[in-house]
Amino acid sequence: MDIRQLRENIRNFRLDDGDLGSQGYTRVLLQLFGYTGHGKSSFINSCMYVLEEGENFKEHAEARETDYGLTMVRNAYPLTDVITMVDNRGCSKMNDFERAEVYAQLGNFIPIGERVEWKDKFSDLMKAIENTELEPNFSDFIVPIFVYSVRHQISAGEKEDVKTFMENCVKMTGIVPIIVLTFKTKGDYLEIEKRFRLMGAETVIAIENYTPESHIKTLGRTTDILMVIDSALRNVRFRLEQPRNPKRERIERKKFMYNYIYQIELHREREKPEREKPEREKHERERMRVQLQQIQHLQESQRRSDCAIL
Ligand SMILES: Nc1nc2c(ncn2[C@@H]2O[C@H](COP(=O)(O)OP(=O)(O)OP(=O)(O)O)[C@@H](O)[C@H]2O)c(=O)[nH]1
Ligand SMILES: [Mg+2]
Repeated sequence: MDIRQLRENIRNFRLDDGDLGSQGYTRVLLQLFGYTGHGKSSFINSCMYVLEEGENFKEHAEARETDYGLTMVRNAYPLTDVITMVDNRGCSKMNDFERAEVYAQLGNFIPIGERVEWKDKFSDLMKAIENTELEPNFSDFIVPIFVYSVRHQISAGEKEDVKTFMENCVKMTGIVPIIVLTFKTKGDYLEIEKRFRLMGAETVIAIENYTPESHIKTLGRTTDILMVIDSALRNVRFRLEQPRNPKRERIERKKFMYNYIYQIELHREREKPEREKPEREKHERERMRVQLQQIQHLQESQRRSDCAIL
């Protein structure tokens, strides 16, 4: 597709131009995930840059090489009136808490603009999720994007993590994350692409981010970056061809989240010797079980009222 056409399609994208309309969604949220330093913030800058005219590169999201990760706050960057990118906190090596927090970000349960803390207690994470009920967000259409630098080799541990992440993205959003391979010219991106495809990726696009040091716009580099946004929008359009219910989909995400936390907690409890289980943790577990039940009831009653309408 002609590059001008590609750019115009993105700029003019609307959620309500399909046969079923927007179905209650008002915004597309391109959610970025990936390990620290793999180029998430730089990818946001690149996307904004390719949609602008001229070659005046601006660093909207701060991007830098660090030891422990630079982006801590979950910030949003509007690309158009309809499309917004979210720079989620990257993680170095995922433990159970970090994994749970990744899904909390994916499910939109961590407010935008808030610092993401890797919680060391699941009950804290549950409270943070409950707090989002004050202003529940139903209207964001979430598209997961996973950013991976081809300077790295995928380790066995990462492979498991990424594979599970991709499967859970489908459960939570109905979309297989788009894989963006950064540092295209700094490694064997064809080999890494093959590995992601074997893990179940549907779309893998290798790009070279524009950075303050290197921002002369070239056709190939610009096209690659626009193709990622275009691919995300094609996923949204495809999903909107089917009847959707944003409220119910949020409940499903929340249910997934609670279940996920509950299962990990249960597993951890089983691993512990009996005498190390303090009474308080048993209460926490019971509380989670009750919350899970409440969500299931909520869903059941919603299903019944839907049947009544039909
Ligand atoms: N040459 C080149 N440099 C890149 C590319 N992507 C990112 N960089 C550089 O890599 C460094 C880290 O990039 P960031 O965008 O900050 O990475 P991040 O994933 O946001 O990292 P955290 O916020 O720490 O999780 C910066 O110095 C970028 O300029 C790329 O595709 N090519
Ligand atoms: Mg960052």
